[in-house]
Amino acid sequence: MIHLRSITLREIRLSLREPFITSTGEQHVRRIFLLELEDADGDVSWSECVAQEHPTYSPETIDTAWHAVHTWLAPIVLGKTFQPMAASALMNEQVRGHEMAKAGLEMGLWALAACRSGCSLASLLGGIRKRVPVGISIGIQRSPAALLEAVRTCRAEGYRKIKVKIKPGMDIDFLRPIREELGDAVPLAADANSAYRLSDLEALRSLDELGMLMIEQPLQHDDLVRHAELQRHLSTPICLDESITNRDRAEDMIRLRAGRMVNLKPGRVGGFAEALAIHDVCANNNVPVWCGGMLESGIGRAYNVALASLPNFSLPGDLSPSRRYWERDIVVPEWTMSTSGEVNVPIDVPGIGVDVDVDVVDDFTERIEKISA
Ligand code: OSB
Ligand code: MG
Repeated sequence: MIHLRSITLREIRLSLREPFITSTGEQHVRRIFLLELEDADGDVSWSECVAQEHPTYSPETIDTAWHAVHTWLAPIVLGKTFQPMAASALMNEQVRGHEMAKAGLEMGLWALAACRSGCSLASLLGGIRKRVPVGISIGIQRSPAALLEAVRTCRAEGYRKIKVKIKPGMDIDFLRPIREELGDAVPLAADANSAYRLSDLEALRSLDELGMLMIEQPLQHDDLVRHAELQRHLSTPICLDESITNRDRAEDMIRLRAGRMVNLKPGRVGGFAEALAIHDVCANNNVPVWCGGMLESGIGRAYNVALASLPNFSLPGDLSPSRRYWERDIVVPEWTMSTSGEVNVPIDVPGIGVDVDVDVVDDFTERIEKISA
């Protein structure tokens, strides 16, 4: 049982080592919302809300999430005693949507429970793997040649899956040279972040010749019906990311045949209780899931790595090591990747498995607010 005594909200800013470009825009600096939860015995956990600065990926932003936690969610969880598994239902009774805000809180509660029982977050969630395979998500590059060069570097580093961001006009011509050079040696995927419409059917169909592992979220974030129609015309499996915000949407995807895989991000679906439910729905329907990323700091990464150690995470996750994103991460040790493209799951370390470097966090802090029961 957890009895929450205080929640500290913080915003930090971390500069990306390289700008990250997608169909929805460019990112140079990541504004990151961190939460520090403290229970009645003084135990503490750090967690991360994945909301971004602008509402391009989802309707939520770091500012709406801050408002939601501060105004509605913190009063629901503070001063009450409950199991982490019950937290989502408690918040969902009173607050619609705001999944990212809820997830930031809920996942921290799981970490607190893991700390208190002396077990790792991964084992508390039911994880079984000591290592998980890693893929990379490469942002849009200025030319096919530049992309090919980036892919070569990632291959040399050991990545097990290469996902490339695409948008109309920057798709087949960018992807074909990769396939020609690599043959079928590496699983290849493309992520459109909702940049296409059904009227782009011909462009999307032309991608079938590449034999990609998947195409991620080609159509609108809230549109399952048109994804189902598109999937009927494509041989490449559609993987949904933005569209899957809870377990019902995962069931709908399966029923409508709107996609054949799920990019599962606990931070997008309201936290671990919902992520576990989606994991199980997919497992029962032979739908593979894999763990996506949101350019998290090393804190958010810990939660993703823990989840990715579950059995139905059967494809490499977007779980790049700290060095890919940051000059200096805020956790010790930083996240690393082996030359064989795997990240170690700290399954024998209590809690999230890394320590937060609070001095560094303090240096990067832009605003902070503590709410007590
Ligand atoms: O669509 O998967 C996505 C990053 C931010 C928001 C959305 C997405 C991404 C990525 C990067 O693809 C994954 C990562 O390396 O964290
Ligand atoms: Mg995506």
